[in-house]
Amino acid sequence: MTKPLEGIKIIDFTHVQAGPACTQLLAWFGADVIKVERPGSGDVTRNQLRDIPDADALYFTMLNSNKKSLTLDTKKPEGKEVLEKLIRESDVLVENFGPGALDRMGFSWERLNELNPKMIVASVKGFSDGHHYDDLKVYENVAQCAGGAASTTGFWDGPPTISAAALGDSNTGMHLAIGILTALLGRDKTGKGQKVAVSMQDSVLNLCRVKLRDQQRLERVGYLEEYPQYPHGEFGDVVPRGGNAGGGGQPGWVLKCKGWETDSNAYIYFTIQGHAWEPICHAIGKIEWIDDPAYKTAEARQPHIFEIFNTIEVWLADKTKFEAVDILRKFDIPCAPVLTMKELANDPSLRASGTIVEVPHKKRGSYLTVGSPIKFSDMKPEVTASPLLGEHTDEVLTGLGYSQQEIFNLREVKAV
Ligand code: CAO
Repeated sequence: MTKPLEGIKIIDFTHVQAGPACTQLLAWFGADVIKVERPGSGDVTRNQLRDIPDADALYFTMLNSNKKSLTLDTKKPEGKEVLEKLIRESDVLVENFGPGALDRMGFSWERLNELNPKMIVASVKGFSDGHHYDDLKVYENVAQCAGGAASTTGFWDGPPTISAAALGDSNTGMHLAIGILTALLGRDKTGKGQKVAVSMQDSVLNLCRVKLRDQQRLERVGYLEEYPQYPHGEFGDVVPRGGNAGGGGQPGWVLKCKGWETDSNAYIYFTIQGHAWEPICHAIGKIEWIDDPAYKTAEARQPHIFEIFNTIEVWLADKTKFEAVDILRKFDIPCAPVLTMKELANDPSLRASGTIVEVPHKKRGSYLTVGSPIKFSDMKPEVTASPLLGEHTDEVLTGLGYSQQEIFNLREVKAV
């Protein structure tokens, strides 16, 4: 089957997570992604948190599947020459170096555009160009703090909290992928490449959009009725941390199920969607709440919402999280068990859909990874192993027209 991005050649000058997540996605969909890595060491994640000595770490293998690896020292004149050749015949260059690194290497946007005016140059940085912090290097948690996620995550009596989800890294990579695809469509119309830039701060903030909504509501009315602080607690002048409250106007909370005393994940998320109140009362056996004025409307329930959650927890006490969800789903109540990584790894539905895939690897044996979360009716993205360092150097150089002797010479000067 022809994949939609087949024929699109991408120079993958990315490392760690934000950039590699973007190029991996494009590789799944058929792009020819050539990862350019420093000879001898490569992407730092090859060595980070290794679980098998001498084999690429899972951090690397899970973010670099379906790619080729070309080792190239792009600070050496011989390496620059190879890169220039590659640039002339590529559609996209993606990078997430620290601020100014590409310019210092001699590949500014102007130079790249001169070498190949049709090429799209896509970058991830911590902060956007011209921002007063645009000289900063940034990792995941830094971005979560800078983008508003940390100040609004966690409990009101605890410190700002980082999410385990890669809001700064993979999320930024996904934004960049959308930008690249948009620029490719734009190029079909104009014939010209362009620069696409995404900052980690902006990408986090984009996901924290509802918190900016709440800031404005707070400033206007002085309170936020869906937060646990309402109506008994106090509000200051900034959006507070709301614990596990629902952010979309549906009250919800993480509730204990059978076994919570010994299993730290024996919980479900329970949502009290306004129009589901009657089914909820039926499900938990509190028929008398249906017409009781103290419970009938969302407004009436809010002042004692935690008393309601406590009552639901009493109902949950003899049910596992899976049993509880099996009952509640029959009443159309939005809910889910709190799933562990172990449960997700072994979930038959996720295996069947290709969301969790097992990939054979030359050195590691097979490993689990997250496959494409995007499903298509005409294509099932196949996940293949990440490349070994420099695995495709000869193949790529031969494709660029280098002879065996020339490749040997490049090796002699340690340019590849
Ligand atoms: N050949 C020769 N040199 C190479 C090379 C190659 N193939 N590939 C990279 N380099 C060089 C670069 O030219 C640069 O050198 P100079 O700094 O001397 O100009 C250097 O390697 C890379 O620098 P860096 O700043 O990218 O790397 P770092 O480890 O110091 O910082 C990071 C890492 C992630 C903090 C930084 O890259 C960054 O802020 N990136 C942008 C934001 C981002 O994507 N962060 C998310 C990372 S995922 O958590």
